Amino acid sequence: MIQTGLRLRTEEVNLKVSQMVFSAAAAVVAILMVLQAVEGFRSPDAPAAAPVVMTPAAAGAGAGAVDLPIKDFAFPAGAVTVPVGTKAVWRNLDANKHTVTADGAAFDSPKLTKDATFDHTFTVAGTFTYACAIHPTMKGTVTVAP
Ligand SMILES: [Cu+2]
Repeated sequence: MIQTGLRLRTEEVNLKVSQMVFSAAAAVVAILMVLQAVEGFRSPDAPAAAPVVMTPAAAGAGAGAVDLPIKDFAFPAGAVTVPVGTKAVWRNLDANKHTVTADGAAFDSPKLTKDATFDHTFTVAGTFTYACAIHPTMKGTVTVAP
């Protein structure tokens, strides 16, 4: 009788311990999922910035060219305005790969590694929107003035 009671207690304790272990494991998984969600949310979320108007001379990228850095999962914010004939040079400053992919078929870069550049010369006026094919929330606009 005593032994049976003891065995029951032991099984009860074992059950409780395994429940606790399971709960702890579930808590760890939940914490990891939250951390991953926060990380995933933070990375592509670019801080809003004022529109940037660039002229080739001011950009310091040589006559007829503008530097467009890709940094912290963001293209230059706002409307980048350049004259027709400007060569835009994107440079990826992030450790992560990005692309410069026009919403039309005007231009499309390969996956740019850190410090890799891609350029496109705008020969017609208009507003050109583009995005990163890997991170679609990364968006940019170049307005080409006649
Ligand atoms: Cu990207």
